[in-house]
Amino acid sequence: MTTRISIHASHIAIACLLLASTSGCDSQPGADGAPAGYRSDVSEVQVISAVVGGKNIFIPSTIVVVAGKPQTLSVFNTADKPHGFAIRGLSIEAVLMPGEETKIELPILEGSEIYTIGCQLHPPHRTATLVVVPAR
Ligand SMILES: [Cu+2]
Repeated sequence: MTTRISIHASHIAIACLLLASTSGCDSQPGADGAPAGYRSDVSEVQVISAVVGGKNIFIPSTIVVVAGKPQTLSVFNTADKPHGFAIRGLSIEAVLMPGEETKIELPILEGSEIYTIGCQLHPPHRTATLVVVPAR
């Protein structure tokens, strides 16, 4: 079973969209003239919640997404009990049911931000990190 959760865009994302309609949200070229930022063909990142060595972890523990475009986290809970998936900095909080895939639609993000991902149901759960890199 798949659970889909929509997250409303932040004020920052709306500002970025407005900019995108006029001048684009592209980064400035780097000092060497090469384009700064990253081009990405990723629209969905697959993540699992798993027990390794007796610890609840997220794999991958560092998730990298690019700014300025819609992206989804598809999180599968391999454990035999529910776990949380919370990104407080983005006001995202989902419950991952055992044996189920949960789709989390990220808001359009600004680049150069790093967010902590945790399990709101179990504070000892190992955390993960969401890294947002600037788009080219
Ligand atoms: Cu947990």
